[in-house]
Amino acid sequence: MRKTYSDSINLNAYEIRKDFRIFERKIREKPLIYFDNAATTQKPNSVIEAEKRFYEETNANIHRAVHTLSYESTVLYQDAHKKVADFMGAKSWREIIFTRNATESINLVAYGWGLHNLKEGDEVLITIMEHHSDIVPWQMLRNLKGIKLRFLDVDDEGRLKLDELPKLLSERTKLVGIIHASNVLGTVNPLEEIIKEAKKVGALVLVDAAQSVPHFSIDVTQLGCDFLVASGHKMLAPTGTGFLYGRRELLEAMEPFLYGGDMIETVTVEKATWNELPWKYEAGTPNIAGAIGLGAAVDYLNRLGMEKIIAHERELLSYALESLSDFPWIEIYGPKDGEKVGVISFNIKGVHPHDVAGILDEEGIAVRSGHHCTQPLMRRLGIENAVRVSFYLYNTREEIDKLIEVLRETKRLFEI
Ligand code: 7TS
Repeated sequence: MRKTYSDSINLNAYEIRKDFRIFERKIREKPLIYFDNAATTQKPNSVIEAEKRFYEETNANIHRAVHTLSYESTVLYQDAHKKVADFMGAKSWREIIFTRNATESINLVAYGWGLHNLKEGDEVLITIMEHHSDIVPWQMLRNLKGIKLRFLDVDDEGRLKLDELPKLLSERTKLVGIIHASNVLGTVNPLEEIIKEAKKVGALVLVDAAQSVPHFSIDVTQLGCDFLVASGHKMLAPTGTGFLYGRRELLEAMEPFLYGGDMIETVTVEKATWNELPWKYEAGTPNIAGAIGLGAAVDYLNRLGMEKIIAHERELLSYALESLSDFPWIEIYGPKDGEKVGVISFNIKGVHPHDVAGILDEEGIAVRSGHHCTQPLMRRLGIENAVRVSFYLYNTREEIDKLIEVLRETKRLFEI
């Protein structure tokens, strides 16, 4: 009988959980409640099986040999690119470069495009809301090339100050780097508007979609961005997977990031020429099994339907926000309204977030506490650390109830 993951409107998280063996796991005799999805998600059996099957039945290097296994590996690896390209609405699978993670994808743009195209006095505009991985590579270019790095600020609630955008942009702005969904606040930034403004001054736009691609449908062609990065491992795929979408003309014109095997067309003792896309940017033996797992993850998400995934998460989000807002001893960061993904950062007043996370862990609840690789944003919000819960398709209201119960106990324990 066909499995029913969803009725006509809603996902059935209880059915979905059966696809994830990790939920059979107990943490100190308690069922695992996994609320650290913004860091990395759990992997369904179909993804693990796809990787396992590859090693058991096909394993061989790609693009290297005429033997059957190598040919099959090559086809599987290319097919994974095609699945991601379709998922993202790219015009061609050659516009999808596989990387280890979102961080490597941004570095690819910084080195492959920035290092060769930016010169002293050029500007890169990013936001104070960026993850460190979309700040530090540009700081590297500031140090190497003398470019200016500008930041779009947020208001006290954590909303981008969009009215300041036009005056930060000029013909000197060569690239705008923008986080699509915040890994701390869960807010979804209005990309269309930002891309439109950036295009007026001829700047390229890089979208950090690490926290949006796993949750709702995005069409890069329709969006009109130049680069977009995401992490495979935050969308059910194995760790060590991520990708870069780049507009074909740009990828054709840019320089490689890593040099060596597989990314060349010809090599003489004097020089080398580059392979066609996407291999030009995938030097050396790639994570073949991981890529095939990423393809399987995309199949899984498509089977469920992105519309239903985001609807489920938003339902959990509003339930959790409603429950948490009852407590004056909890401070929640970021706007409560507007478009969001299932991420909430908060503190129990007077209790260190690591203590809160430790107590939650005692009860089998996995959350992240810390600065979430967004120190400039945290500083802007006047905090150093926060507890963060982040939801995904297998989470339930019942788990949120348990979270609330343990938070109440934590408050009692600290007598606040
Ligand atoms: N961009 C955003 C918006 C992110 O949230 C992250 C990871 C990255 C980039 C980097 O992704 P990676 O695949 O290179 O690691 N964010 C988190 C987080 O919030 N907690 O752990 C990792």
